[in-house]
Amino acid sequence: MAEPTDVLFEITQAHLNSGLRGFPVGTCRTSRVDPNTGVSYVGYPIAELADLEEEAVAYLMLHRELPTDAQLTEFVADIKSRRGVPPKVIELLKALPKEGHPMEWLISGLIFLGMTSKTGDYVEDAKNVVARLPELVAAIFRIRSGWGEPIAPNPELGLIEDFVHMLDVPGADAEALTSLLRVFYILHMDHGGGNLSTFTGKTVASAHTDIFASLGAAMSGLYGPLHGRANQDCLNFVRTVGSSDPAEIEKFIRDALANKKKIYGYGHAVLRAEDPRATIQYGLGEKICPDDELFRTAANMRIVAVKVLKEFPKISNPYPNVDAVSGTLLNACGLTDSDFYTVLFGLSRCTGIAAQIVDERVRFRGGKGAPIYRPKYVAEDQTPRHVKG
Ligand code: AMX
Repeated sequence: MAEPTDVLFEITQAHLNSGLRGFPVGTCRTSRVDPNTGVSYVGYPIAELADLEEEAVAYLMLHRELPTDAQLTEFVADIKSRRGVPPKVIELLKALPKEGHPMEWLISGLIFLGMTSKTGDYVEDAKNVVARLPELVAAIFRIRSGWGEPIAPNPELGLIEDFVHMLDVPGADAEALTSLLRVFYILHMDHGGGNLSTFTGKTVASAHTDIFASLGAAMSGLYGPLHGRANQDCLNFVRTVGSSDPAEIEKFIRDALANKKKIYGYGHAVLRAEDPRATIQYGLGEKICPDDELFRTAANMRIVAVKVLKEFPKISNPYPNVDAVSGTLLNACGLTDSDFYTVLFGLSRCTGIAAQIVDERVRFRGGKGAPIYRPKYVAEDQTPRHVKG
């Protein structure tokens, strides 16, 4: 057990302006990211959770233990009873500019949900987030894509089955899409405490801001191309290669690096091995779309890109991250507009961030909650001066 006076980290001048990289700032009880084995939720390796009921994993986030059968039945019923996005929110979504990115719609939608239905109780609001976000996100897809009116939730269905029902993606195989999105939802739920979106959400909530506005801020972070939006860029990157032939892929990657471009889907701030979430998705792809040309491109890139990136010592991690292949799977299952992929990531990640906000706000420091965030910035080039005299 660490003592309050134990030194965890020596801060030097070189650490300033480095994105708080590696600074210990708090504790996280929902998940942990090991550089070599990847993410585990409350001690369970992600690979052991990927095939569970999605509600069981959401319960794990909120309670830090897997539910018994009876607890799961009760939790599923509770979440179902909380469904229902206020009609006013749907009307507001209809007024949003179509040229706005779907993540801008999600950020707005979270604020609308907060304006219309926040309770101010972090635990209640976290459960409401889990229950209502699938309907909000499905409405965003349908309205912004012009697929028609939003579809009401079906109380008979589980969380993701209902999401797929409310999406009603034109031409998609609902069964394949449901099996993919259930795994996608579980894999993206949480990733330690310090990733940009989670950290931002907790920072904003530390001012006692409600969970919906805090998640809106978190999703603004996820929207960034180096963070969550990388999954849409990854599919576009794979599409641009234009061939699943390994020699063509290698040429494409070498040209991209020579032109100082990123190899999307590769690299990570913490991981130093292939992300197990990518490993799970490559396996899923071999089951649901083995002959899809884009999936074959991504699968061959897994070998070729690692070989090439290893030639660049400055790149800390030459291996695939969570986004390397997810887009090709979504595309193969009928979700072809990559602009929406980060919204699917956000739908899932909001559950983990909400659980972490609950911990920080109502459980830490004997229930008082962590205090308002206030890191120190060292004043630079600011010799005292005066306007007059
Ligand atoms: N392609 C090209 N260059 C890369 C690279 C990649 N995939 N990964 C790292 N590098 C470069 C960095 O740009 C940096 O260059 P610089 O010193 O000239 O600025 C150098 O290698 C060292 O970077 P790093 O310490 O290995 O990584 P990082 O912690 O700074 O950044 C990440 C991590 C993910 C932003 C970076 O690997 C990257 O840009 N990857 C491509 C985008 C991507 O796939 N993002 C998804 C991340 C997962 C997520 O949040 N969804």
